[in-house]
Amino acid sequence: MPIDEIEISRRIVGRFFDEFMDSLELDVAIVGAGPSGLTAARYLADAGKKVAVFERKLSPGGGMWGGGIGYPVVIVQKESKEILEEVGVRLRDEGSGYYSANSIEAVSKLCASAIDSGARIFNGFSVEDVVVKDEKISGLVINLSTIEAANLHVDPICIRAKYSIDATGHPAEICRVVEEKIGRLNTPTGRIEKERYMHAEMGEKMVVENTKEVYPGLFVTGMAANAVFGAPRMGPIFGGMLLSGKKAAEEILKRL
Ligand code: 48H
Repeated sequence: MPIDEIEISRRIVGRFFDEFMDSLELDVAIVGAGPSGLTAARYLADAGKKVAVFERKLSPGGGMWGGGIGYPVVIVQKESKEILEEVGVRLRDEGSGYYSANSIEAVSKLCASAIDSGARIFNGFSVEDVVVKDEKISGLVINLSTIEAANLHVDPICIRAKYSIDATGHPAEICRVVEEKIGRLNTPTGRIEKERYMHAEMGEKMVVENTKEVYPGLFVTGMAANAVFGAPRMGPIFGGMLLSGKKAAEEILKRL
């Protein structure tokens, strides 16, 4: 067949905009494609919900790629291992309830399975604000990460979602926007409590407990949940991120 540059461009732009137009109104919008966001996306999409994940970077996966200290190995505990097994990640039994996985395999399969389930991942998009209607978060304000990186003064566009999830990891960026602009979160002080020191066992337990609706229409999951509720970090054990993503999906499914 003859190959034409403009026909290639036409098909790229055409396909992207078909998918993007179809994602302007969602059941659930997820900010951040780390392990918690990708897990939530898969469970929600498996349940037939219309889900999109907006990820600032080009590569989804968040902090999981680098495993511990850059060695591409992550640890999960037995309570969470089935979430990786469901997507075909091969685990090595390390004894005493610990399992190891290759982090590159884990990220790739979490991404692939979320997409196979029907979730869309829009990479290179940064969420900079929320849309609030009747005291409920009803959507997200998004911009291209390239515009954000170039610090250009370009207005963003919006998407509508019945529920949104802050899965932005340590910075808890969406909850921070709510704290700054609305000044009221569903935390003991109504503010962000700040992430605490390392305590893997507490951190893992609390990240699941802290996965909840923090403002009407907005859930928080993963490391952002511990940052918002003032709980410890846990280092390179990732079971809590997976369990938290699953819980966020289950809680939202009860309401949809
Ligand atoms: C679009 C955004 C925005 C934005 C951020 O950090 P993550 O991997 O998040 P989690 O919570 O799924 O996993 C946390 C884990 O990786 C980790 O850091 C652990 C376990 N730490 C323990 C410890 O002790 O340190 O992914 C968040 C993703 C990233 O890819 C960001 O680029 C993205 O969210 N993101 N995307 N718009 N405003 N903010």
